[in-house]
Amino acid sequence: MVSSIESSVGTERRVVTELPGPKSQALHARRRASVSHGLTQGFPVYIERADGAILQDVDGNRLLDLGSGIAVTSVGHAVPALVDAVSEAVANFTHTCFMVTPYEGYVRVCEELAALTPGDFDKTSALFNSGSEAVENAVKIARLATGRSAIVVFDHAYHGRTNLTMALTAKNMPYKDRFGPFAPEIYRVPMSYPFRDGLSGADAAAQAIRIIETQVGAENVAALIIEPIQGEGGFIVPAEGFLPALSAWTTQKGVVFIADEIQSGFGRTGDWFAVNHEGVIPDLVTTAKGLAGGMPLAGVTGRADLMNAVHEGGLGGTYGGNPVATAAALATIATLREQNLVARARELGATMLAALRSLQQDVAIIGDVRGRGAMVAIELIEPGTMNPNASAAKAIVSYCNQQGVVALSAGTYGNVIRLLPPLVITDEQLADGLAVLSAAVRSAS
Ligand code: PLZ
Repeated sequence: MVSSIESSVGTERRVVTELPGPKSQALHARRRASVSHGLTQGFPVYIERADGAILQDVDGNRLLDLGSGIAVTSVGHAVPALVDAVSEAVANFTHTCFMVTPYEGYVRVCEELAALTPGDFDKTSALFNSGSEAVENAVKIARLATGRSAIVVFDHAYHGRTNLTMALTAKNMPYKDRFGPFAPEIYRVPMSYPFRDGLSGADAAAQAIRIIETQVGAENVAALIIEPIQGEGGFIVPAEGFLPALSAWTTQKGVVFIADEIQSGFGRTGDWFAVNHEGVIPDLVTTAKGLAGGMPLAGVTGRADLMNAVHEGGLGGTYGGNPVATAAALATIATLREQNLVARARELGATMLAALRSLQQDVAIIGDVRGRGAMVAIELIEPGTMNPNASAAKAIVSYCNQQGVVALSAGTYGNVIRLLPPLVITDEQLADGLAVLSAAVRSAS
């Protein structure tokens, strides 16, 4: 098996050229000629292989990964269990189309999704290729099952880049600008954002509900879609009580509560799903990213009466729940369990929050430190104000990159630095990454 070949990537960050190095620069020139300029450029070091929390580029630099490819490789890069499972699946068969001739891996992933997602009622799932596709399908299911059309979403929300999910996503630039017209019947209400609105969870929920009831009408609402911790929007953790109050309202009004756990799910926040921290039980949950360790797979899971209301043939797609991707998901879930990585996410979170809160005491540009488990962020402000400081965020990401640390920004105002390390990151690697990040923040202050 591939995983028995000894990895040469090592466990330490090591910068041996300028970044990006000469080979990366040459590749980047080819990219500029052949790849659409419409894709975000990020940090143009070209990766050749990876192991655990270390990415090795084509120039031999070893980078510490604090982003997990946007919350995907939670179990780490090139984890042997996953490599073996995927290799075996590829050798067996790569595709049949589950709708044509099915296979067990798809069924097993749906069994796992039913067992792991909150709520002990009958659940079924459908599998797709991307997070956006899962969110679109959750909307289709909710509309069909309720016979209603309005969808409620929140400020700062991110749900994807397809036409329907662009409409659900809040931020114009870069996601929506000039890509309209957008799908109708989408209504946006304020998110609980404790750092900026100062409201209790109950008050923020009452405000959102008042707007829905007066401007949309509860009886017109098919679904309310919310990220329990907003990802791209800036790791906004709603005030305690916000999610339970919204969930209670949806139950009372026959509205489908859809938790978009695409970024926050699968152990990332120190529980299997972020809604678990407040005991919220969604009607439908969307998953992707950390579900399959990097293979494209997404799911909609939830109440069987809603999921099964759809007529036969109403859901599907050529590749959804591909046999290689489902094998990766089963290996990912087994690895999360065997290595106790959900608990590890809580430990990583405690370390990151403590380090960043202590840093906040020393610098004037960190307005807020927040997050749950291994989903932690700092929100940067202009000293002495609440004004977002996007230029500091840019400078910090670029400083980290120069030192060989992959760090991501986020936020409606582009002023948030988010940490999403692989859950297998070692204490030494995390300490190294936090030291670089602290130096970056001090230098931007
Ligand atoms: N819902 C909560 O975080 C994807 C987007 C990166 P896809 N977030 C990363 C980018 O710039 O495109 C995401 C998410 C939440 C839905 C999605 C969409 O998932 O797999 O990217 O389609």
